[in-house]
Amino acid sequence: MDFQDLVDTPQKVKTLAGTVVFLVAFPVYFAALPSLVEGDIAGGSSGLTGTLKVSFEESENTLSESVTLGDGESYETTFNLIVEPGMSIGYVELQVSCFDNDDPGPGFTDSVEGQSELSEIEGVEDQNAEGDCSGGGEGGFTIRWDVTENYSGSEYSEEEMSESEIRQLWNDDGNGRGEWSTTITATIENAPVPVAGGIIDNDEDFEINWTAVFYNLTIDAE
Ligand SMILES: [Ca+2]
Ligand SMILES: [Ca+2]
Repeated sequence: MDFQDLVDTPQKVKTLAGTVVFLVAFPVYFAALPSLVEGDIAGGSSGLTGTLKVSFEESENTLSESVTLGDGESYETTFNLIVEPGMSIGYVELQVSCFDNDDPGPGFTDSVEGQSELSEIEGVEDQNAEGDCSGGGEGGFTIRWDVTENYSGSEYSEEEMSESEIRQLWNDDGNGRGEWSTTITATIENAPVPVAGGIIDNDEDFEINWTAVFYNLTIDAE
């Protein structure tokens, strides 16, 4: 059967037209269905197509604390993440910084390791990291969790996806809420023979900084 066979009578033409309309309407219908079910059709938000500008209006929540630990001592730091309605979590970052300048000469650098405890948090995996307390305040470690996969927060233009597809892509799926926890443990190194009159290094100060970046997704026709 070729195209001519499909359209050689008025009835077939109507049938074909109906089929074409349905094929076009079908994906749009199902894309709109979740918002229809939720009664959230205000402004026809599933509708925008064409070239779309995708941007991320960000806000931050931070927590800072400091702790001094001796060799082998641990400290559990917690960060309670509450997210405003309508916002998503882009990523969460934990930075632990330290700078060991307690030894009289080079070497014997202290270090720190961290192990997260996120079993109560949905959608993220535990991580661990470690770092030396060396180098002019650059010491320590940073761990980042992308709660929204591949989150960058950079504005871009989208030509292929509809608004509803973009909203499905940039979404944290409700993950990441709750109390984030990581335990840090210090390793203190000092010279085996104390230098005369010198101070024996027996601890280290750690700065702990949690940052959560939230976003409100904005999609505009260009
Ligand atoms: Ca040291
Ligand atoms: Ca130290």
